[in-house]
This record gives sequence, C-alpha cells and structure tokens, in this order.
Amino acid sequence: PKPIYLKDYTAPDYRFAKVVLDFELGEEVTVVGNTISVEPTFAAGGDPRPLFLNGDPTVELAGVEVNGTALDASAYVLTKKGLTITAPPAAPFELKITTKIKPQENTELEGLYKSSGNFCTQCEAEGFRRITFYQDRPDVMSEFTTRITADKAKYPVLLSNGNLVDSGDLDGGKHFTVWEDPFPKPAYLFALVAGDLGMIEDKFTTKSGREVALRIYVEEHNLDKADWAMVSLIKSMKWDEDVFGLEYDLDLFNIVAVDDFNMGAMENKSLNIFNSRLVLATPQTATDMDYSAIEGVVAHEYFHNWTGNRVTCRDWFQLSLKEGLTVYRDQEFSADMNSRGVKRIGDVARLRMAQFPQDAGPMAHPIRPESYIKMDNFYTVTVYEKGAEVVRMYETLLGKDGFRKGMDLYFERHDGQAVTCDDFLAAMADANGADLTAFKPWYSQAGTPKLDVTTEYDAAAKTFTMTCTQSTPTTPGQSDKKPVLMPIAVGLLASDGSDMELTLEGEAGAAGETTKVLRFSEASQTFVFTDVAEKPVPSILRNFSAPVRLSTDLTQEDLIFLMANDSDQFNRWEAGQTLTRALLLDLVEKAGKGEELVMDQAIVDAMRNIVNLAKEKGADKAFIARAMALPSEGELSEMVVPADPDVIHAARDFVVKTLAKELKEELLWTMRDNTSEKYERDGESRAARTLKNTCLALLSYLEDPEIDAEAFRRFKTADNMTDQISALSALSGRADCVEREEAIDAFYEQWKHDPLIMNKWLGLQAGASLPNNVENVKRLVDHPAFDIKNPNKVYSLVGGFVGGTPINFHAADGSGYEFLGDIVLKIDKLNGGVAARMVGGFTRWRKYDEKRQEMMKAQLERIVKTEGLSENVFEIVSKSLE
Ligand code: B3K
Ligand code: ZN
Repeated sequence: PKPIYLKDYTAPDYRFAKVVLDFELGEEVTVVGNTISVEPTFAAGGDPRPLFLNGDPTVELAGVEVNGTALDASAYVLTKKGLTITAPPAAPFELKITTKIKPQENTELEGLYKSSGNFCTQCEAEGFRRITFYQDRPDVMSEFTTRITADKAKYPVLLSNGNLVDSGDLDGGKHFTVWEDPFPKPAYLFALVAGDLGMIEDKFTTKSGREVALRIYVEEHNLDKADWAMVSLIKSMKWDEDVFGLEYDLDLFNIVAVDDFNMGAMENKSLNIFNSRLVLATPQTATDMDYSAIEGVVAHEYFHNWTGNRVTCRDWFQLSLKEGLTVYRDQEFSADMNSRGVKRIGDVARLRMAQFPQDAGPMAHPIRPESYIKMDNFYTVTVYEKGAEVVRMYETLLGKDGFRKGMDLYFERHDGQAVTCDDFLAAMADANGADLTAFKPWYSQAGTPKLDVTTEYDAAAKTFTMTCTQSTPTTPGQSDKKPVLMPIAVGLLASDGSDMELTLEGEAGAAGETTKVLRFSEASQTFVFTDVAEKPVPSILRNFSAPVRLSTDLTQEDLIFLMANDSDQFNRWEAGQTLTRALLLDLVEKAGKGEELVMDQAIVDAMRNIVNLAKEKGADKAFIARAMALPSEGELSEMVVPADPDVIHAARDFVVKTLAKELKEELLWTMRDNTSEKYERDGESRAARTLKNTCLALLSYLEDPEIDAEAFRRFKTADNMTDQISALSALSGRADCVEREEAIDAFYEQWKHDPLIMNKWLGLQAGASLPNNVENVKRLVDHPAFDIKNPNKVYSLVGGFVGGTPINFHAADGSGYEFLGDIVLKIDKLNGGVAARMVGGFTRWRKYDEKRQEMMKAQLERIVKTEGLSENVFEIVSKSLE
C-alpha cells in the first residue's frame, strides 16, 4: 500500500452540483442508482481531463451512462481503487452510475451495512466509495436527494439526510421515502437508515423561532432508555446558541442508535448515527460515567453541524480542523453543565494517559498529519485531544471574547466551504489583530514539548524571575523542531495561601489580576514579576494552559502547600499528582533494585488531609475523589526506561495498600457517610457516589474479608449501575475471595439479556490484575456474551485486557502477547479498523526490557507477514517496526 501526502493535494477538476441517489434495499442484493450533475472546474478548451471516481472491490459496477447514453467499456477504466471516465464531456453533464452491493456481508461496518437486522451507514472517512463510485473526498460538496425503497414490514422506518419530501406505498409490500438535503455536503456526511425502530420525540425552538422536531430512534425494547440523550441534545442546542450564537438550520434532527458501530457516533447531516452505548441509559443500566459520556458525545455530534458540516475540511489531513475544535467545544459544554475544574482534570488525565504515549511512539504525528496509508488510522487522540488543546490555547492567548471574535470571523468567511487549519488560524489572528506565526508549529510538529521552569526571588529588588526553556523531542521523520508559542498561565501565592496581585515587568498590570498568561515563544525566555512583597510559591501552567510536560524547581513542601491552597483547582490536583508521581518513580527504582520500599509519611498526611476535606460543609467531593487517585501504571510506565510492568505494579500496589492501611478509618467513615438510602442523579449525589466508590476501591486493596463482605453486600443491594459495578469491580481484582465468583455469576445472570451491560462484565474481568488472567480472557472469547464481530465487545474484552492489566498483557512468558497477536489476525479478517485499534497494544514495544521487546517484535513480524492483511493493520504494524 502506498501513502498519500498532504503536499500532493490538488483541487478537483470536477464539481458535483447535485446528486440523486436511489436505493433498492434487498436481502440478497442492494441496487444503488447514483445520478450526478457534473461540472468541470477548469476552463473550456484544451485536452479533456479524466474524471476519477473512488470505488471498492465490494462494489459491483452495473452501469455507467453519460447524458442518458450507456458508456462503452472502452470509455472507462475500472480498477480495485475506482473508476476513471477517460474523456468526459467538456461541458456540464449528467453521469449515472448503477452499482450492486451486499450490505448483509459487510463486516467492516464501513459504507452500508446491517446491524441487528437494520440497514445503516458509516461513511466517514472513506466509506461512501463502498456504496457507489464517487469523488469521495471532503472538498467535493453537493446537494443530495435520496430515494429509499424497501420492504415495508421489515423496514417501516426509512431515513436519510435533510427533509422528507415524499413517501408512499408500492406493490409487493414495499414502500419508499424521498429525502432532500438543501445544504451541500461531502459524501462522508451521507447517511441512510432502514429498519424496525421505535422513536421518542421532542422539540426545540431556536432563538430565531424555528421549530425543530427532535427524534431519537432505538429498538422498540429500548424506548425507555433514550430520555437522557434527548435531554442532552436539547441542552446542547441551547448552549451553542448562548455561547457561540450558532443555531440549528433544518426543521428535523434525528439520532439513531445501532449496536454494531466502529466508533462512538457520527455527525451525518441531520441524521446522527450513534453507537447504542452512547444513547441508552437508565440509572439501573448505565453508570454516572456513561451518563457523562452520552451528554458529551450527543453534544459533540450536534456541534459538528457547524464545526464540521457547515464548514468542513478541504482534505483529511485537516481533520483536526473539525475534530480538535469540536472536542474543545464539547469539553466546554460539559464543563458548563457540570463541575468545570473536575472536567478539566479528567480531560488532562486522559491526554496524559493516551495522547502523550502516542506522541512518544512510532505512530507520533502532528495534529495535522503529513501522510497516511489508511485515513481511519488517524482518528487519534492526537488529532482529537491534542487538537482540542491547541484550540484551547487560542482561547487562553486571545481571551474568551477574542476567541469568540475569531470564531465569528471563521464562520463569516467560510460557511459552506471546505477549508484548512491555516484558514482557522488566519481567522483567529485577523479577528484579533494578533500575530500568531509562532503558533503554527503546533500543526506541523509531533511530540510533546518539554517545558522547564526555574524561579528566583530577589528579596531586595522584590522581583520574582521565571526562566522558561522549551524543547520538543525528536519523532519519526522529524528531527528538527522549532520553538512554539505557548501560553503559560501563572499565579503567585503568598505565605497565607492567597493569590498575589501580579505585575509583569514591561507590562501595564491590570489591577487585581492574579493569573497572568505569559506568551512564551522562544527556546528560552525570562519573565520578571515586580513588586513581589514576599517569596511566593508559584502556581505554574494553571488549568494546564499548554499540552506540555512541565518540570519545575518546586520542592515537596511547595507542592504540599499548593495542594492545600492553590485557587486554581487544576493545579491543586496537579500538585498532588506531581508529589505522588515522584514518590512512585522513586519506589519503582527501589523495587527494581530489590530494595525495601518505605512510604513517605508526608504524602500519607497530605492524602489524609484530602480525604478529610470531605467532612467540610460544601466540600467538592468529585474533586476529592479525583485527588485521591494515583497516577496509573500506564502513566508511570511512560516515565521509566526500560519499563518493567511487574516492578511498576509492585511499587504502585505498595503505595495504594499502605495508603489504604493508614487511612482505613477515614476511608470507612467517608464511604459510609456518603452512602445514601436512595439513588438520585443531581450533581451532589453523583459526587458523593464517586467519592464513596473511590473509598471502596481503595479499601479493597486491604484484602480484608470484612471489606470483601461489605463490597458483596453493596453489590447485592445496589439500586443503580454505578454502585453495582463499583462493588463488583472492588471484588473483581481479589484473587482468593469466595464473593468474587459469586458476584460475577450473579451479575451475568441478572444482565445477560443486555449487550451493553455485558460489555461492562467482559471489560471488568479482562482488566482485572489477577495472576494469569490471560486464561480467563481466553475462556471469555468463547463465552456466549462475546461476539468477535461486534466492535464494543472487542474493545471491552481485548481492549480491556491490553489497556487494563499491564502485568497480564506483559506477562513474562509472552502469553499476553501471543493472545493479542492471535486475536488481531482473527479480527482483521472481519474488520480491519477494529483490528488496527487493538494491534496498537504492540506499538510501544521499544519501551520494555529486551526479552519483552523480542517477544512483542516477533508478534509484529508475524502479523506483518500475514497474507491478506488489511491496510489498516499493515500501516500500524509496519510503522511500529520501522
Ligand atoms: N467524525 C466521526 C468519526 C468518524 C470515524 C471514521 N473512522 C465521529 C466524531 O468525531 O464525531
Ligand atoms: Zn467529531
């Protein structure tokens, strides 16, 4: 397979003004008519230019007509990759393509496929070419009309994008609908659904008075589970009006939930298709985390209507233009709906856990990649989450109002267009009269920048000086890195813990400002605060103002002080993380050398203070729960070379156990104090629930029969999924405990009819840190609750094993690696996209000791040599071996 390069981009020679699609959905064969109004974009005269239409080997070409006349086979060339009309007419013409496809055999779940007996589509990035031949690229935007014909009894619901303009019954028990979408769009936003579905309905009146019908389609037996998604949709529509002035633009907005879906959800114009795990929820079947995920993703897909659909990407290298921006928007939405500080902490934790490793490994790429083999491999945490951080930095640099001005100008300039990341930067710069040249490398450089800060207080001059140095590590194909403009938000704390008012040398200080945003853009730069009355404790990179790895000269004492006093909630959490990270890394080193492990009493006390905060009136319990969580084994393994998962596990286990022992009374008290009689879903109840279950999780490390019994009792009496799964989870890692098996079996019996809950059941067992857990996982592959064709099940079981339990995946005998190698090859025969995500478990093989390196590399080599490998897996594996 050959890579595609950003530098090779050329604009299309032909515009598609209008497209009329005609689907005859069948059980054996589906026939697709595709009539396109084609217009050359080049000046008349000269040689004719060929028209290339992307295609796929699964699509059978059944006819090509130009202006109503069938084309002779000599007038086109058909290959595995597509169809070329060699010499099309020089003037606008009508092209009609007829194809035959078999959605029922489509296990890749890209293009048109079947899920639970219903037809549905997934076209982003390049799925439309698996339906018909087309210029399947985002800069080709056209107006779509879609006619769907199908059996009426089997498929009573027939949906596509836009407005319903016609429908009726046909002979032979069939019926049809016709949909017209007035907004020109790229093919990746096309959608079709045909099935037997129930529906809930609500409405929203936009700020200019348009009444929009809102419908959520689910399988009939799930009708009681769609309310939260509807509530989330309505909140999103309102928020986008309030915060960005963005209004919905059609009279209808549909969401459809399907069980078989590669990703989370898809923003098709007016017909969003969702993985059912991101729609369906009741307190008994979904956790608080599921509720937040639904709220965030429903918002995300809705927000795409402007950031993605109305203004789309010129080419797929620009993916972060819509994804980074839309993730930023959904993060802000969720922050406004919930606790802002806690949301930020969660987002940064995820960035560190998933994106930093990617940026340090063989798949490292800039948020605007320069090449790809399979675009689907670039729907990454880098493009999404780091992309969102880059958008957030504009906001930090330009201020909320400045950012809004930039957004307004972006829409004013580009509504209805397919544009680039440069266009976004230009809108931000122009709307604010700002020079953002030094910001550009964020788009082209991979790797997480390092930021070092050293400080000095001059008591005589009353100045506080910060010296900042930055460097970005080498990444594959990029050795020469430029310094990049980053905002560093800083506060200075006085000895009483309060924020000082800040004046920066050479700048008129705004009165009362207690957080300053430093514009740091050179390799090294010095910033001087003046009129600093006493030696301050600096709070650096508040709210994580740039996605970097920070190191400072703060002492343990400073960190404990910040943990207790910083007005910036993020940095209060961060101080605790920095402290415990340092402790853990020190212990990892000691454990590696076989030395005795000793706990640092100062950290026990700091943690005790955190837990005790819960006693205070109005305590932020969600924050306390967050602050109690230690850096994960995965995060730590990124910081140790070579990483030994057993040693890291031992060190972390030691710290958690010691904390649980030392804080046992406080934890028991807090757990009981936050246990409520009855389930409620308001913010306070959710926070108390999180705190309670965090205490239980910690206590379970004591391996104390009384705690096990308490967990089991909580498991049996839980009136909601959050509590039930937390109790089960507390038991699931306990090796010799009778309650464990009993709870796992009882949960299965209770919920085996619900595939979404079975995902949790599989995931929990897969991720348990039990000795030799790979055997359990292998058994579960053959369990009726597992289905290798269903992406959710694979992500839960295989993904849960790889991501959740380093000691088992990295088992010294190589059994975990062998399991992953075997199953990746099986999955790849069905679904290359899903297999590619799972094979990612091997990409960081160079991080480990020699023996593990050898074993992982052997798996990669075995995979890459396999005949008939998908391009998806080939790309990840070959890049990992480079
Ligand atoms: N845009 C889709 C992702 C499509 C996945 C393509 N393999 C979901 C989202 O980001 O909203
Ligand atoms: Zn998105």
